[in-house]
This record gives sequence, structure tokens and C-alpha cells, in this order.
Amino acid sequence: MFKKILIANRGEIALRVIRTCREMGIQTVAVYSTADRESLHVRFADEAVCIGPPASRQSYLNIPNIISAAEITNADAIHPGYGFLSENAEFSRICADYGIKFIGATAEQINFMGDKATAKATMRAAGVPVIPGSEGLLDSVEQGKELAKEIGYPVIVKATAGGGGRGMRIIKDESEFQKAWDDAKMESGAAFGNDGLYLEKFVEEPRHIEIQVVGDQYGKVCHLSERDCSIQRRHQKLVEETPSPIVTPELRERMGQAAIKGASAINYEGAGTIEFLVDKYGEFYFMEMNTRIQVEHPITEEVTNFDLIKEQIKVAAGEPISGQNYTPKRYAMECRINAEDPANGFRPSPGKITQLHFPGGHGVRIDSHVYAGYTIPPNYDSMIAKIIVSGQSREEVMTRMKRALQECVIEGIKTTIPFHIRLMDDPGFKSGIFTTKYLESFDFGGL
Ligand code: MV4
Repeated sequence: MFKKILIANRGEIALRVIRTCREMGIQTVAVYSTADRESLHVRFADEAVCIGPPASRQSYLNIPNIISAAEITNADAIHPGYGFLSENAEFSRICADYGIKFIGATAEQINFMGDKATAKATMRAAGVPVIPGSEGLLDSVEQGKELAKEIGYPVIVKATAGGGGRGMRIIKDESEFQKAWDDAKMESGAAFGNDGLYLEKFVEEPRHIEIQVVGDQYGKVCHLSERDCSIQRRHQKLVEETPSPIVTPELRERMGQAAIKGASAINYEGAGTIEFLVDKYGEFYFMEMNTRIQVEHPITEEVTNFDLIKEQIKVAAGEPISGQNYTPKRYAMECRINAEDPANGFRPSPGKITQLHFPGGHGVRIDSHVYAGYTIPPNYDSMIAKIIVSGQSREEVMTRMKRALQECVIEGIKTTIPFHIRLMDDPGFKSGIFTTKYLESFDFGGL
């Protein structure tokens, strides 16, 4: 087992990793930017190293500084959390070169899954259902139009280097094709330095459902069922829940087996997520694979009793997994509390938290790094807390979540709490029948 892990991240996920390390008897090293001197991850870690100024590029994305911090503290592994360097192939490779275990995917796996057309081809070859479309990249706009005519409009062109909704365009008919193509090419070239595009049938009003997998170094992969992440706004998830209200035991079994096939095909080791779109007919299709721990991992922990960070660390250290798939018996939901104003287009609201009280009680878990008197820096992600609630039914979880949200006091900044309270009372949300477009027509007025 590792003796010392450096956490190459900040905020709640840095704390989350430190907590599990402490329980496992593993020493921890925090790294921090000058904006995060007063952060809890710095105080809770056994050691802390300043790695640069506030800008992410110069601190949390600064590979030489992070490797130096690991070298001088003698860390034998690095946990990258989510975001930042968690899916950076170069960083994974450099850690390996320095003999530091990267608790995440190999450089090869990250490159494979980071190129979406390649990822899709790999999954298709492994027998995972994929959305009908081009085989690999499109060579020309003419080829794209030809294919679109065959499979039928609407179609979508996507940047192979994209993901999370960037560099894609929906095309309703052939007259829109040229402009959508030019725009997507331009945008992806500028954003990713790679303007390769592929084409798919556009799936209308889907649900976003992802399967959590864990693999070990001996080729065994298990799945821990799904998370429904359909409640999101502009590709930012706001609420996640498990089990999904629309996933039947039969669908779960098929999606779970597909996820295992996909992860096994790339010898996946560690915690990963296979994202699927589920259409209105209940058909599911591979969308992307995330080779990191995700923000919403706690809802899976609450229903399975696994500590997913501990699983990541154990498999990275070479321990085998039991290989049991999971069938849900409980319910869990997460609300992301962001320092944003939901009444004004979710505009960021950094600043000082003057008063703070987090909810507690039966079935309530808070993952957060903030405290009364903490100043939220403007440089990073606006998420300040996750309220995670579990219970015996979806109804119980929604009631408990509303109670927890009402108990929560955060003064000095605006937060997404008023939105979440309204959502817990919303008939459409309560029905369990909604799509990824749900928030497009949600009334955010007067929050
Ligand atoms: C799609 C799609 C419909 N049809 N692909 C959005 C993020 C990126 N991972 C892919 N995305 C989509 N791909 C086809 N062929 C609709 C989306 C999409 C979406 C997916 C999941 C959750 C929210 C979404 C919001 C808008 C579009």
C-alpha cells in the first residue's frame, strides 16, 4: 500500500481524498495556489506545498510544480481528483516516468477515450450500442451530407476532441449543413487544436444515464449501477440521483453488462464512468467514457456502501476487486450547491461567506470545503458544497432533500439552494419523467 499520496486538486474533492487516506493510514500532501492558503485541504493534509499563483494554469495545472512537490515530499502516488489534470494524458505519462503512481487512467487510455471518434469505434467493436452515424471522422462536407440523407435528419456533428457539449452542432435539414459544419470545425480547431468532426443521428429528448464501473489490474471489471444526470443546465449537472426513475432491472442489467464490456475492452483499471443516452423508446447508446472519479460519485457510495476513493486507491496499489455487480436497494440524490445566482442566469457569486450552517440528521451527507468566514476565490469552479441525501424511496429522498435544503444557511453570497428547493416541489421533477431539456423550460423567476 502507498505510504504517502499527493492530492493534485483543491476544494471538496481534495478533502474527500484526504479523509479516506486518513482512514487508510496513508500520509497526505496538499498542493495549493496562493488563493487557497486558507483552504481546509491545506489544513487537513499532513503536509502542504504551495505550487503557484491563483490562475489554474500556473498552479493546479502546472505539471512541473506538482511533480516537484511530489518529489520533495516523497509521495509515492498522486490522486488527481476530477477536473484539472485528472484526464491529462501527459500528466499520467510523466507520473509513470517519475515512478509515481497516478491514481487514474494510463496515458494510453486517456488518449483513447479523449478522442471521441476513437472511443466510439472501440466501444462499437466491443459490442456496446452506439448511435448510428459516421464510421470515424468525416472527410468532407459532401460525405457528411450524403450520410445525413441516409440516416435522416436531424443529425449532429461533434468534435472528436470535444466532450461535455463543446464543439457540436445540431443540424435539422441539409440547408443548415454547411454553416453548422464550418462553425463546428472553426470552434473545435480553436478550442482543442483538432478540428476532426464525426456525425451522428440526433437523439431527441434523451436522458443522461451513466454507469459506474471499477476495474482491477487483473482484468476484472464490475459495475455499481447507474446515476441519472438528466437535470442539468448548459451541460452543468445540478442534480443527480440513483437509481434512475426510468431504469428497470432489465435495462440496468443490459446497460451494466455493456459498460463492463466497454471497460474490459480497454483493460480499464480504477473507477470509471460510461455515459449513455437513453432515448424515448428505452434504447441506450454509448456517449463518452470518463476516466476519473466524478463529482456525483457519493450517491453511488450512499446506496452501495462502497468508499469509491478507497476502491481507487486499493486497485491502484494492486489489490483485486471482489467483482460483484450491484443491484440498488436504496435511493440517493445529490444537489450541487454553487456560488451562483439562479434568478440571474446562474451568474457566479464569489465572495465571503458571512454565516454558514449545514444541515444534518438521518440520511444527510455534506461534502464541502467551505466554512463561516471563508472567501470563495473567483478563479475556480463555483461549486461550494454537495448535499447528498439517501433513503428508502425516491419520495423519501425528495422530502428529506427539501428539509435539508431548508435547514441550510449560507449568507454573504448567492447560491443555487432556492432553485433546488423549487425543484423538489416541482410536479415534473417529482413525476420522474423528464429529459435533459427539462431545465430549458423551467421557471427560474423570483428565486
Ligand atoms: C448527443 C445528443 C443527442 N444526440 N448526441 C451533450 C454532451 C456530450 N457528451 C454529448 N451531448 C449530446 N450528444 C446525439 N447523437 C444530445 C446531447 C446533449 C446532452 C446529453 C446529455 C446531457 C445533456 C445534454 C444536453 C444537450 C445535448
